[in-house]
Amino acid sequence: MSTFRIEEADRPHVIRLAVLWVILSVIGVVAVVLFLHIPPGDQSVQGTDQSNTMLLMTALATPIFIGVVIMIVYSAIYFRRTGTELADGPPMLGNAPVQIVWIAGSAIIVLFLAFVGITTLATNSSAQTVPGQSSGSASGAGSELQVQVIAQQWYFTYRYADYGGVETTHLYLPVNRPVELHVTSLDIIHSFWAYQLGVKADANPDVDNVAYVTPKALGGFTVRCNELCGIWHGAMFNYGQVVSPAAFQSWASGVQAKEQADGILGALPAYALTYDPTVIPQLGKNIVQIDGITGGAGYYYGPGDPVTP
Ligand SMILES: [Cu+2]
Repeated sequence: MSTFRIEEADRPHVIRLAVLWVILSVIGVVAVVLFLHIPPGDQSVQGTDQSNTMLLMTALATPIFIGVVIMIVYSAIYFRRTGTELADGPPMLGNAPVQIVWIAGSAIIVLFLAFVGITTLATNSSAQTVPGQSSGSASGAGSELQVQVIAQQWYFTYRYADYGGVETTHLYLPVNRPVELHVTSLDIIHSFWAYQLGVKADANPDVDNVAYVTPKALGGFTVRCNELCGIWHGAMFNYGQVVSPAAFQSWASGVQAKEQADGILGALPAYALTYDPTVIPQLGKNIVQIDGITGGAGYYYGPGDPVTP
């Protein structure tokens, strides 16, 4: 059995590297924790969780990254081969303490991250997919606001089940209330991505894809399509707002009254968790005649937001 011995000549190098590594690692980790902004940020409970997880991973990786860089730079300076010799240096075999430190260090980091991941999964609400018509879970589930996200080439619209199934072109959400997003598509595969809220879900035709988000800060956010879905995929985005519960209530009631008066509610298909793509072109024609929310023949328009091929 070999024992871990540092050659007398190597000792200054080892000490220097260790001291340098500890100092730079402390500076690096403190800098990461204090100054690094990691998206998506703090606009929702889920966004904060994601940012914190990424921050933890980055902070853990920082000493490893710094150690590798120090070793490379230090070797290039102090262990540089100046002659023409091309033979390898002597191999280092069977050094038990080095192997134990290496395996134990890796195991501790991986097991710690596994523990963090499992506890996070166990305490967070996660996504679930319900193909076709599902039983739904909004009724009786308490205070969740049920909002449907409908994707189509190349636009997002939103329906509010609790307000007569009104359809809007912008996503309004009340602050501090859990939202149950039901994401579906009218044509092909899209992906709903409310970037600052840290929520993303595939939008598939004939699928009710459920995702949860709890906004916790007022302000605007961006909704983007995150699945290449045709030539105007890049233009498939709009803006949403997180507003106070009172502002949301009056906004939603106002939209409901307006769509009732305009006849939109009557023209819209009954609120459902999915819609049959084969009837959508006719549906679009009906609706565009009233409010210009959607258009037929694959081209869709929102008020003030024309998306033309
Ligand atoms: Cu899309």
